[in-house]
Amino acid sequence: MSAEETKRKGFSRRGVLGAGAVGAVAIGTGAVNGLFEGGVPKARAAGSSKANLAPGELDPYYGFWSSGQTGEVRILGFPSMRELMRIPVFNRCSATGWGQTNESLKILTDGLTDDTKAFLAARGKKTYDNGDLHHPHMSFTDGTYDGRYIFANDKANTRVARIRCDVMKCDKIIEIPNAQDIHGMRPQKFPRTGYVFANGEHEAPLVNDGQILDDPSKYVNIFTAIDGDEMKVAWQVKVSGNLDNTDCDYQGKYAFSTSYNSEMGMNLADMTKSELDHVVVFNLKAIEEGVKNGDVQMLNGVPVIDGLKGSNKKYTRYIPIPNSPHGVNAAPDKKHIVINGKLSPTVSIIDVEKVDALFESNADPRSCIVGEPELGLGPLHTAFDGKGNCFTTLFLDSQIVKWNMEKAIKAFAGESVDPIISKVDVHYQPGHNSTSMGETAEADGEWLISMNKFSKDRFINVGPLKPENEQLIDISSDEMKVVHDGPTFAEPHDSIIVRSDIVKPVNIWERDDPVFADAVAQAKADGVDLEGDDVVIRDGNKVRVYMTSVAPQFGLEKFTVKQGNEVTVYVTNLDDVDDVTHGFCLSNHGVAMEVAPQATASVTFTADRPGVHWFYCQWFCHALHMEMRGRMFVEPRSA
Ligand code: CUK
Ligand code: CUA
Repeated sequence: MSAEETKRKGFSRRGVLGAGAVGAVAIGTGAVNGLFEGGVPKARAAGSSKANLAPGELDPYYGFWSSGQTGEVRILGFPSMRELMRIPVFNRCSATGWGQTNESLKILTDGLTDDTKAFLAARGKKTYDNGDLHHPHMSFTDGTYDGRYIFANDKANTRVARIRCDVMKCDKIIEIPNAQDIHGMRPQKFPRTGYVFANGEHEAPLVNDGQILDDPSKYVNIFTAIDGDEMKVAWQVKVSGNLDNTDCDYQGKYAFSTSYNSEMGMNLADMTKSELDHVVVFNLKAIEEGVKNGDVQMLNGVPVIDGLKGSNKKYTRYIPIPNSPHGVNAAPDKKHIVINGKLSPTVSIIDVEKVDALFESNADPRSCIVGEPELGLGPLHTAFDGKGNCFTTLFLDSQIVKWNMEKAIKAFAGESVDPIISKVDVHYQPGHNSTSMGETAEADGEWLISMNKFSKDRFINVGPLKPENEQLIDISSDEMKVVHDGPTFAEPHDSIIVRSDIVKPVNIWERDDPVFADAVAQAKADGVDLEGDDVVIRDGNKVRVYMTSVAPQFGLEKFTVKQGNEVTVYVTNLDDVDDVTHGFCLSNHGVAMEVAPQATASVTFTADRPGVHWFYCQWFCHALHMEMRGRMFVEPRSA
């Protein structure tokens, strides 16, 4: 190994501040403070136009949006509905290099099972490049969001991801063994997250190796508890019927999962045959005991508890629910769980205080149901205002119905009260809805978003593929008011709306961030100072190119490699000014990545094309951004 083309730059990290700051405006995170007055967003208190923020005005909430089959998480300012950022997770991102940089590939591959790694390697791939991300949910402490992480599922390839809220980047992805296609996913609310609960949606043989094929009687489904701190599977439970959505209580005792196919049907007619399906209740303490006492089967390194229907009733109970229930939502009163009937016009209300009896005295599983109001056609998901009211999406009726929990319970007990307060038309066919802070004990009853599956005629026509339509609804009075139509691309399912004071992202990276620890270690081994050296290290067929970037210059104006070399380019962005992100794009090589302030990013490729190839900064960073470029010379193999 030898160091060549070394060129010490005279820049110190602080010294570049002035040079690099053209066009950079420092917006301190402190600016979001003081947006609330007595718990009410200031814009409202001042009587201004609520959803339509003036230019420069900041949103009082973050919206974290799923993107469905796009595979990313999006950050919206809320209620302005301005899309602020996209966080690549299960997808391949052209802008940031997610799925190509060494740092992202480590995250995308480390948590895959050996079986999947081998399957992908045989196809010349390191990871999947698609995902189906339905459910982004923030970590909790004491029943409310704590601003640490966002967790999200991948239905397409059976994975769960974690996003760090300090840098708003994904830092862990794990594949869930034994399960098929993770759908419903929620973090534990109390005492903290803790567990992340994840439903395998599709039934399959538990050892799915081809020995059992078209014999559904041998299929099971898998409920998984992930340790959200370690991002490792803690335990799994085998269940009967499939699993759709999940949520948990505010006591830390139970999790609940809906099943739309208790019939274990394999086609539409069979899946919808029965009038009653069920919710599975998981007794967390009993399961932990069972795992501790070894009452498990070890499969792919994971303890699996038998919670099948009719087996030992210590671990699970099955509550009959009409008909193909879908969403599960814990109310901020910390007492009630709402199960949404989908094919039944009803929602079923579970009183968590009555669930103990199901396990302790073998009570009738339906004895914990304390309300079952008929709301309209196609109830899918319910959100809450923290004032005792609930908002349920009616997919078939294209409406949101506002109803009162206490009245629904009284009606179920025989009193003649109507729990329905009002309905509002939405456009069209809503799936999820979310209220501001609505899935926490701090639900504030300000806003509701209705995530509609069809937009049809609500926007100018963009061809046969239409956007979804997310409608903003003012719920601060009994009459719900639709105040904004928000188009989104394929295909957000779920969202959370988080008070902005809870989320505290940083502006620049810390140099000792674990994301680029591998790059730091490699540089150290090569005797290279990432923050000062611009150098090419030759190591047999491997070439490592280290360069710094300071607007508007890369540390190297050129470097030379041989055809066939495996080249790794490390770029360290020495700018430490807010918003001065650089990019590294190597033209005609399919190579491009983001390098944010104070970050190191790296990418590995084979230099197969002899000739002169320009690399350029692909993030507009400076008045001389176009000039921020350099050349890679590739010497032909014969030379
Ligand atoms: S599911 Cu999409 S509308 Cu995946 Cu949460 Cu209900
Ligand atoms: Cu650096 Cu553009």
